[in-house]
Amino acid sequence: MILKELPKQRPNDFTKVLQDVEKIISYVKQKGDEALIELEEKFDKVKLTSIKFPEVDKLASQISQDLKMAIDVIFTQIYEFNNSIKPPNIIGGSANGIDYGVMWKSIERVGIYVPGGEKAYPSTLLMAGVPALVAGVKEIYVSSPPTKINSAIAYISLKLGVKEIYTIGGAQAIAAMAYGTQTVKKVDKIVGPGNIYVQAAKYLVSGDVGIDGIEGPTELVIIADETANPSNIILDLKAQAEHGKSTFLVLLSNSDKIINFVSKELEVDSNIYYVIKVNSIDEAIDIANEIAPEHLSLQISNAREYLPRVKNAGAVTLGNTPPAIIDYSAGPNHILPTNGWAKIRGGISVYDYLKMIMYASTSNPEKKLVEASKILAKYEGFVFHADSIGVRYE
Ligand code: HSO
Ligand code: ZN
Repeated sequence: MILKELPKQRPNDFTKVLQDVEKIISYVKQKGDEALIELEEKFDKVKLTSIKFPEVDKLASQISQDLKMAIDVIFTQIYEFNNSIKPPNIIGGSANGIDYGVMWKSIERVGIYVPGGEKAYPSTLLMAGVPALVAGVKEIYVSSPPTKINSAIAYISLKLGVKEIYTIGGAQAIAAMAYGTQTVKKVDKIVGPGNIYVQAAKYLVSGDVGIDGIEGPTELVIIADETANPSNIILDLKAQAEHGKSTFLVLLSNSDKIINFVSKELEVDSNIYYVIKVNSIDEAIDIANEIAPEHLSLQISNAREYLPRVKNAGAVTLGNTPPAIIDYSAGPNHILPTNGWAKIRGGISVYDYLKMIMYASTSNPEKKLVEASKILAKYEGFVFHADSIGVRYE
């Protein structure tokens, strides 16, 4: 179905389920494993005999040669991308007699949520796990709906050195990793996309545990000029529509030819596509910056020139590059901010698993810094702050 105006609220807005999810979280907090077993039966229709997936090696060994090879190739590409952007362990400089800098240290214990829904997502485990490995995270735990744990997920978990795989999905998985249960380890940070329930859960636990951000159902904005290939545009839109009905798919074009061709083809499709005529590519970029989509695709002749004008987007593909190659093998991540969160953060990378510890050292700071510190400390009413500085350097 084609709509010609953008909606007020996106289909993937998680705020409408906050109350329901709150109840799930308190139940898991209160009842631990017992709640997990009950909720898995209710939501995933599975009677769990174990919360820890028992035979990871055995399942991993069932993987086909083809799939194993594909995973190895993609694993290396994501590894190299993250390694190339990894900051030095320690970096800094000096000014006015002060040596300063930062150390980058990895987060110790991370929980990766691998979503379920209609599909299984081993690719998402690669996207979340490989940057963690590059960062040097010591303990990685994985949670996924029991019906979605397949040989690819098992094989990737072994490659990542995952400590445990939990057979838990949905909001209850997030609650379990945030607070711990008898079986599930409490982690320092939870990473991974999911449906609106998972996103709402991450949002609600974020006061108690680190989260990566809000990554819900897929969004794609394509900006196309008359040089774009309309059949490829249709494929790109339909590709992201494969993620289900809550996807948010938009085409902005200044070309009637493109608009008409795409509208005609997708009119009969059961998904909703927003197809919007713009006056110029500049106008399209402004709209895209306002949307802050998860994926932005610049199918225009001079995409490189326009790239610096992009202010808000999870990830950008240029020219004829298919957005789906970011979903799989380009190296940049497919776990990307949705629902406007691209205004404040980007996709998952090695940086999500590192934290910066700042340091300063001085035996002889410039007098002006000593004076400035004392003046401001006294202004704030902190006499000992001022004295502790003055006594050393005067
Ligand atoms: N398009 C999704 C990621 C994905 N696609 C996984 C296929 N598998 C969100 O960027
Ligand atoms: Zn996708």
